Amino acid sequence: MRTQVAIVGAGPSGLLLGQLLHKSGVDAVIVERQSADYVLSRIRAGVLEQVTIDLLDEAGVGARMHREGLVHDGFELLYGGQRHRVDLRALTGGKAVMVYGQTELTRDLMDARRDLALPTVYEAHNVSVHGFDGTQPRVRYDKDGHSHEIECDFIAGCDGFHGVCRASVPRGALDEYEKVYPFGWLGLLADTPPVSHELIYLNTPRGFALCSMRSRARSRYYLQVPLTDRVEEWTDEAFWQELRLRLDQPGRDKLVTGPSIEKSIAPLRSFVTEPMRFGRLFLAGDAAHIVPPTGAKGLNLAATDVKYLSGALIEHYRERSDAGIDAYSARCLARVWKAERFSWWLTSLMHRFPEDSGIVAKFQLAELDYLARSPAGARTIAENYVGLPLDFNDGAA
Ligand code: RFL
Ligand code: PHB
Repeated sequence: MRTQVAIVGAGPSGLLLGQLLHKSGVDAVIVERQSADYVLSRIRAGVLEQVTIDLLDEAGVGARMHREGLVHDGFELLYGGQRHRVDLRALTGGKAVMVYGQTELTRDLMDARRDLALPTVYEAHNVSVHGFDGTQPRVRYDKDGHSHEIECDFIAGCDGFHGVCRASVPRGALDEYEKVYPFGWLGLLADTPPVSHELIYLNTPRGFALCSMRSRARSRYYLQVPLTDRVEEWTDEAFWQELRLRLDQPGRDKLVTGPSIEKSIAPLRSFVTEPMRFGRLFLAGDAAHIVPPTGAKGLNLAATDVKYLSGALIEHYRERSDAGIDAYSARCLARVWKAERFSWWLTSLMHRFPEDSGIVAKFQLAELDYLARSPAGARTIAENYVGLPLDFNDGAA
């Protein structure tokens, strides 16, 4: 088989890239290790920035998101037993975010791909990438007992943190920066009305918690837990009880509990690969960088990588210019590091770290109170949360 761009991974990065390339007449084949149902069963992100919303519209898959997604003009910070609202719209000159689950977004992209009969190979085994340091890249995989090879011009590594693409770059060619946090997030999804119409981020003596949602009838909650905790040990009742202990009284009064639909523990990590390109292999999304979920940036960063990568590849085919390809990594990384910094900072501000003594919790409370009360502080949080403008890094500093 031959194509122009072979995409490894059918998560949001790979599917969105495929869609944008197709819109501009560039051929792509997606090769995914899992089944489509498995990809859809992974409960992950929930908050989309305007840049991501615009890109989904550009890809022609935004209709259901606009119908069913919830526009959020603000969120609440709960610390020292008090709530403070961050008014995103007022603080950013009219910007907001959209609550729309990654599962739904992925489903929309998969449906569009299926309707257009674009090629996706699910349940591809032993995927490997070759020849990307030269001019004839290839992707090989096994399926139904047979070996297959795709010849292509470029490979897009959209295969997440544990994928094969980054791991196939020769050792020493990429610099990797990593920080692993000493706790995880235990997430629970339930068909119960959310405790509030906006998200609440909680800094409490018992640790961080987050009250989020997928719709007006479906809640998503997270609790900071030690890395040693196992999800099987957490009954639904224990989860609700711990959430109650972290909430304030109005929250406890409004909390509606019910059976979980999904429960899982995610470790927290900051990670960046530099550069995000090696020869004719491009890394995009979680394959190139990971943020702790506190700032809701992971999927949004993946979307901007894909925006830059699709633009660069389309420019290559349409205008025979490699300017975009050559600029890809630096353009992405300028944005990535800002989001990495924000996510690390918000994580540090909101969680209890096992090694910290009581004074650090006091520093956190003082900083949160400063941020909430100072217009400059509140703007700093708001402009990062809604996402920095795409041209933020253009021009002189
Ligand atoms: P994905 O989603 O990991 O998809 C990669 C795909 O590649 C496949 N794959 C392979 N395919 C072929 N061959 C191989 N060898 C392969 N190895 C892997 C995998 O099966 C998979 O289908 O990466 P992608 O597309 O870059 O998307 C990134 C996002 O999924 C991720 O950044 C977000 O989920 C992060 N995230 C959030 N981001 C936000 O922007 N807003 C949020 O509110 C938000 N909340 C979250 C999050 C992530 C979380 N977890 C569980 C880590 C909340 C949580 C709890
Ligand atoms: C979610 O709803 O899954 C979610 C929302 C906001 C975050 C992280 C996760 O910061």
